Amino acid sequence: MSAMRESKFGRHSLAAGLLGAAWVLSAPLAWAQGQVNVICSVQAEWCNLMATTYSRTSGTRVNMTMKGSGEALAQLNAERANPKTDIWFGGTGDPHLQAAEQGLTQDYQSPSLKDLYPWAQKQAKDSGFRTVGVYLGPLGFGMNTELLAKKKIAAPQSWADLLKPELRNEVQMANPASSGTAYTMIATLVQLMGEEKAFEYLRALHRNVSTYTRSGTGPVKAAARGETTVSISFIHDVTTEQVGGFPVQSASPSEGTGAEIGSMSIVKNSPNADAAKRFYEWALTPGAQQFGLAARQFQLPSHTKTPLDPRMPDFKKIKLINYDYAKYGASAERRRLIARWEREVQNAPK
Ligand code: S7P
Repeated sequence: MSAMRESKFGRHSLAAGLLGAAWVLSAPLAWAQGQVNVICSVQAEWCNLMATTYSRTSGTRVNMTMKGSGEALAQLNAERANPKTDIWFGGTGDPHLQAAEQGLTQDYQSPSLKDLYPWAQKQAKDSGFRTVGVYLGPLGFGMNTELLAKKKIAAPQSWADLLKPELRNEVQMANPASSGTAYTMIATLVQLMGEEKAFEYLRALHRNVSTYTRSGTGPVKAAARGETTVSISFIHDVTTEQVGGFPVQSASPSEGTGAEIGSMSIVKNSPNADAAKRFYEWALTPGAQQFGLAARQFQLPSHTKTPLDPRMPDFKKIKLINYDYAKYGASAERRRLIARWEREVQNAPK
């Protein structure tokens, strides 16, 4: 009883194995009626697995739409006067914080909050409990190993390496206006280098960027398929392509990098408020959080009892900056940085 609409992520059928895993991992919940409208901002396989399993185990119809983080926020804004969405699941945390600040989402404190990692609890506190962390994922690079070898290019290991002349038109990243991944990158560079140096860097990088994609996972999918040599991506998204059999490897920038707190929010004045809370509670359980891994997604889940997998990023080996989520999730800051990028970088001559 789940309904899924086609989106920029494309139409995906569920692998039989994933469905089987979903069935085993989920404990049946009390039968509940009604429906819940979900915007899902993780990859399609994970969204589909959650929708199918939740509708089967709860009896609640799940109407799911898939959208990247920036587009999801735009939709909630467009629906402000008459919300149609109940839950926004996944996507980078900054736009969830922005939605909270703009009064688009409902404050709610789950009884499970105390069982989440501190970073997930902090995300909830920073938003006045209008969002919560559901996963953590570090930013880095993806690269096609066959293209690197063929073009005799050394694998980039640092932000500085991405500026090398041999990478001219060999790099893809997403557009920060539509993509939470790309906004995370810009906010990371500003925190790492200071704003002026970060924009100098982005203008220099522009020469090496062939395309700014709409979706954050576009660049790594292009790298996996040999359409670009390097992508700026979340490291877990590179692992997904690797596990899918593509010749890609990831690197974590040696100067330091940021991480997303993938989040979940209940929409304010949502049409199915009780069903929204039930879905939210379920999505925070270790059983439900395992569907990420079952769908070959490797973010670190937020519930401390969700089993981990060795293919998830090892944060001890990554030089993480102390990302200021409250500051860079604020509406004015996010809008200002994106507008500056559009003005100074996007259409600059090469
Ligand atoms: O599920 C993979 C993932 O990278 O997608 C989410 C997010 O929507 C990124 O897409 P956009 O950059 O297009 O917004 C991430 O939260 C998640 O890790």
